Amino acid sequence: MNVLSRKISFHDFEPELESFREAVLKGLSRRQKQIPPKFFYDEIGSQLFEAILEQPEYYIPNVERDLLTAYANEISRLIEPGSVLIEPGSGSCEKVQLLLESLLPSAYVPMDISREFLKQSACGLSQKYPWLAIYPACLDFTQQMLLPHGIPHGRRVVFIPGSSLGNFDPPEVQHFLSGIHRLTGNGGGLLVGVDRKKDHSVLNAAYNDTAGISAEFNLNLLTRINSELEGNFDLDRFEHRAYYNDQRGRIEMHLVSSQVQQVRVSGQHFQFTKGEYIHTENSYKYSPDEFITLANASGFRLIKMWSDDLHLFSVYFLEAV
Ligand code: AVI
Repeated sequence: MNVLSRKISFHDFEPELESFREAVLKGLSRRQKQIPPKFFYDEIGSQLFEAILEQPEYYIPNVERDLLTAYANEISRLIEPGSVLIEPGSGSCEKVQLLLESLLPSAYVPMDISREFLKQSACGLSQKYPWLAIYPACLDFTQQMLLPHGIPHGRRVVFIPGSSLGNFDPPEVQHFLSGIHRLTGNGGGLLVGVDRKKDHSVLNAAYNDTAGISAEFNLNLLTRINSELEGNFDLDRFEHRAYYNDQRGRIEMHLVSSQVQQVRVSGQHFQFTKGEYIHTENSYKYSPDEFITLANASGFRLIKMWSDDLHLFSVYFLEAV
């Protein structure tokens, strides 16, 4: 443990970083080429993602913020003051701030794989909320869900905003939720924001904003390969594609080759036919019934769900039973 300030106890679980090179070479060698979405987030990718959050078509942040603001008191009563609030993938720790003053948790445990970003965000939060005990945990929450030593007793409640669960396949979500259940124990809680199925045009617009930021975000993966893995992708020969796959209930993001071409990465060559694509992300959308069924299968029961008037997005509070 490393004490960053009187109220911050930093815990480094030293997550293993999957090598970008290995993942890209493996992914491009598959029959259906693919690269895992976690590699979007280099420094530029993270900035582009922040810019996506500001796009008018990408409704998720605004709708979720409005729900958390409008129902902060009710949510806090259900969670119970004095709880230990745990946030996997906490990033900039923005959304939790909508709840802290009404919730008054006994501790907040932000978890993130990015060590420096985690430290900075925890320090920023501590300046704003000097009374809050913060236990930042550096780990890859998709691989391990561990709690730092020394956190206070109290109901453990996990907070997952932003529909991050949507980027896992449903069996992975179930596995992940079961891990959360083990972490909180019976009686613990889960507060989670989940994007809903809706009119396809709204979904398609959200991932194809007119300013072209989603396209830049997707294509930045190729720029990253070029600069970090001695790649020679020509960005003018690949196009961003994102569309709602109704059968699978998910947005799919692809990088589509506009012509026959050969690309080199780390000394290896990869062929592309015209129209062949690299699958870069899935973003699943769930009706309330679908999500509650998935959560039930991992041992959670619904306590309350909040939605906006247009039924774009839902926030669920569930209890581990
Ligand atoms: C992080 N995640 C919830 C975003 C989503 O909507 O699936 C990632 C994203 N990809 C393109 N736009 C946003």
